[in-house]
Amino acid sequence: MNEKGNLSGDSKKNQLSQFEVDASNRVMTTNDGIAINDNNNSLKVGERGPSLTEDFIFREKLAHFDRERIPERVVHARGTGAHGVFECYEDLSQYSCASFLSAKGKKTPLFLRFSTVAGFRGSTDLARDARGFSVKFYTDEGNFDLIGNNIPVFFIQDAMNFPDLIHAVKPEPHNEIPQAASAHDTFWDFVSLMPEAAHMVMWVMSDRGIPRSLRMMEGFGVHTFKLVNEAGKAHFVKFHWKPLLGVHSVAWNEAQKISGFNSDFHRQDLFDAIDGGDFPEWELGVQIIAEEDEHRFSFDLLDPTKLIPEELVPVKIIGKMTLNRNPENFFAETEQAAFHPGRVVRGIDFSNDPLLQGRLFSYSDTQIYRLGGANHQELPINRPVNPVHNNQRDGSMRTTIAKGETAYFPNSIGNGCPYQAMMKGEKAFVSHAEQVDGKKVRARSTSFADHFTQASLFYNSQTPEEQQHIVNAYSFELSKVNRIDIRKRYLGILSQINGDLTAKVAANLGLEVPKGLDALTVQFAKQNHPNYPVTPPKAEVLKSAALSMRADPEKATIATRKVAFLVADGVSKASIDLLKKALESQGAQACLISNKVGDLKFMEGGTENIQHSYLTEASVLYDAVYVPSGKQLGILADEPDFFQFLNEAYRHCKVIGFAKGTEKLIEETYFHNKKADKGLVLDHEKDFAQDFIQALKAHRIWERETARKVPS
Ligand code: HDE
Repeated sequence: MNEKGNLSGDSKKNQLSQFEVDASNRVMTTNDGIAINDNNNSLKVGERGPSLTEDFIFREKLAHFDRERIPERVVHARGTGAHGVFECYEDLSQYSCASFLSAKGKKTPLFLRFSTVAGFRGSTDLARDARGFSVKFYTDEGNFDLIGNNIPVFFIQDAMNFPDLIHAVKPEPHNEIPQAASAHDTFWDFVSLMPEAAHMVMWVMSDRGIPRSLRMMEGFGVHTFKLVNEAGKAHFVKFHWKPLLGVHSVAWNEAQKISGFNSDFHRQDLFDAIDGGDFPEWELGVQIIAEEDEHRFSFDLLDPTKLIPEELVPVKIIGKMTLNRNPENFFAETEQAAFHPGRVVRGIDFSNDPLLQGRLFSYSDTQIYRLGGANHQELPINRPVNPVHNNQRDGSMRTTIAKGETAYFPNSIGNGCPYQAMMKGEKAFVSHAEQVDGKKVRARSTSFADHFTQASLFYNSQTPEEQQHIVNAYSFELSKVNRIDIRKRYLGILSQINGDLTAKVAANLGLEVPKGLDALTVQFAKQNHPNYPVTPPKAEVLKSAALSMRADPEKATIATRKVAFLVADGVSKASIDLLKKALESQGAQACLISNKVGDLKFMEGGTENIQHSYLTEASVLYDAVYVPSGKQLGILADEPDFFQFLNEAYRHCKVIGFAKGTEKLIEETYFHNKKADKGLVLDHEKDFAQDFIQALKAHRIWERETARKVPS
């Protein structure tokens, strides 16, 4: 703690370090500390005789190994994590008495875990899917978990449907196919009968479902929560994380290929960025709504399939998160991290969103099963930085050694300790004293019955290229659905969102545009809303810039982008340096790739040891490509992988730069007869490096697809 009582970003590290083990220069021992002489041979009767059960060294080693795996998370099994710090920008005590939001500059350590939803633990990072965005703040008044996604809405409205949703999206039960993919019959069967899923399904079908990097995604708390101040006054709140690197995706065709070249692509990218000192940053924003305004909108704040357009309630930026430290041990930290939306600190409270209410049960329950007991909060990654005192005792794998004779309250023997905060007028968690009065019912509010208005808002807010990607994604997924009746039924859902979208997807599926919702969809929807379909409300906002990923060219940066320099022996070092220096000055990276690894010979003399060859690399692993000049052109002209690299980069709408004298290589590419666009940067201007960087700021030349009919 510093003078102000703030926790520094390293305080969690200090707390973790007492559990760290460093084996350097240490003798190998058993778990009982017995030094081991031979870690290669089990104990036998003679060199060729039977093994002995008395070999406790062997038995312990194998018995521990046999228990190395714990159940993977039932959803969000595939993930990766990092440590970081949250810095508060201003005193927010007007809205919340949460201590970590109480002062400008106050720092709170945190741990973050990103994940995909559907795939198993070893599945690809590049699945088309929502991404989990779980943050554990180790505040000085206890832990606060904000467990969100990179999509601001959810598929379903009531937690009761969650197991069904997940059973539908996971690999099908008879053959366990497909892995980490929603493109199969059971998923589309389910969502075609659950029109409330339409909005989130569209987000997943958009480029948000295939991020370029975990560092380039927004995060959302999804549900409406409450901020509560010291006086007990509450405001509704939605949480947003805004990445400082912008929001970017890859192309779908690219995503599928990355899965083959490096299925750890996102995990690796995050690890390498932090390792290299490029600390990823997000600003935390809040949309704050007065309690009196709860019913002001055309949608219900408690409905998790709805967002609040930023045009309606602006996002107020309140702080910044920086990820600055990789875990030292994946299992101990990332895998054992246990998140729970019911873990809130004073100043933050729940709304009555029925999805959130269900989560409040499910997460603690799953952790007790997954981590093997009620003491999982004692694991180093899960324990708070402030001390824990209560009368909870014992249980499997208890590590705390609680001193004293009393484990009950009230007591006199232990001087009444630990005491309740109210007894000494200390600050403590107090639930917001919300007035609740109602009948016990199993029912859905009629204010949850409009399922398409915001899906239309999302579609209408996209650029033409983004809309085309959405058309392509629906067409891809529904083409993989074997049952024609499911394809037709989903077209019925799309018909309620946008006519043009429906017509394009129907054409790709060779089907007619349906007249409206399928009878079976309506029949199921009537179970929740007897008057289904309802007349849609009049939306306040019809187009929202914040929903498009291409909204903000002003803030564009090329920091941490990877540019492939395609080289071979004889390449000019000066031509490499020309762009390399300019890229590096803006935080981007130049990666040399040749037809072999080892020493690369320069035209000017001298060599450089390089690590990447066309054998191990592919265009899909890079953001842009550059061909420097030199005497290597003859080698490259005979290298099919070199042209494949360029062709794919072009197809995926990447920036490609050619140094003077190399332009003639374009003649061998498939794009040689295409008209130049701003992503094809030729070095005949004096500002070549700046032109290249300017083009790269746009991330991709997506217009190339629609202008040239390049398939994505
Ligand atoms: Fe989760 N979810 N979820 N979820 N969820 C889990 O908890 C669940 C929901 C989310 O990095 C599980 O530890 C129910 C919404 C993330 O460790 C489980 C419902 C959102 C993670 C669970 C939801 C999420 C999980 C599985 C419907 C976005 C990964 C293992 C009521 C706001 C956390 C585990 C991590 C994980 C249940 C809906 C996000 C089973 C019942 C909505 C990011 O408890």
